[in-house]
Amino acid sequence: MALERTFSIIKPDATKRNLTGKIIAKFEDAGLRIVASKRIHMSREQAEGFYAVHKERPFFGELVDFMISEPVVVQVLEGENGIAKNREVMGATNPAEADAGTIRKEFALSIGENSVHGSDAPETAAEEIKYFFSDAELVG
Ligand code: DAT
Ligand code: MG
Repeated sequence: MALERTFSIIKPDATKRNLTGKIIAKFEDAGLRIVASKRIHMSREQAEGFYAVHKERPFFGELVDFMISEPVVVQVLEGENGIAKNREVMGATNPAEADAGTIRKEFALSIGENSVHGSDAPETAAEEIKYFFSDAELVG
């Protein structure tokens, strides 16, 4: 399979606890390379737009409040089978169900404060990358 790009967020619970480097090490150890990276503090509008697919879910308000509570690190990661590989390194959404050694098992606090976001399919990866990065910011 060819190299594939995916979109990642190191979430507020993790940046707040100074875990950015430890999480990036997990990506790199799994063979994912960083092709873009920036630290931002999302606006409410930005977070609502990013998570628009979840706007009817009961946890939407809580999710948006959390995502704007502290800075985050948005990144584009690249690797063989990059989307699935990133999801594998992240672990299950609920840290209680995540496999040993995954980011969420080791660092997540709860199903909501779960340390990382990762795209779930090629279409969403392309949309999410465009939502936060211009083509010129992607340095492969
Ligand atoms: P994932 O982030 O693993 O792709 P998702 O897309 O289903 O999971 O949900 C997006 C985020 O919404 C998730 O990372 C945390 C939050 N979330 C999901 N289910 C939740 C729940 N039952 N209670 C609180 N927050 C939840
Ligand atoms: Mg998702």
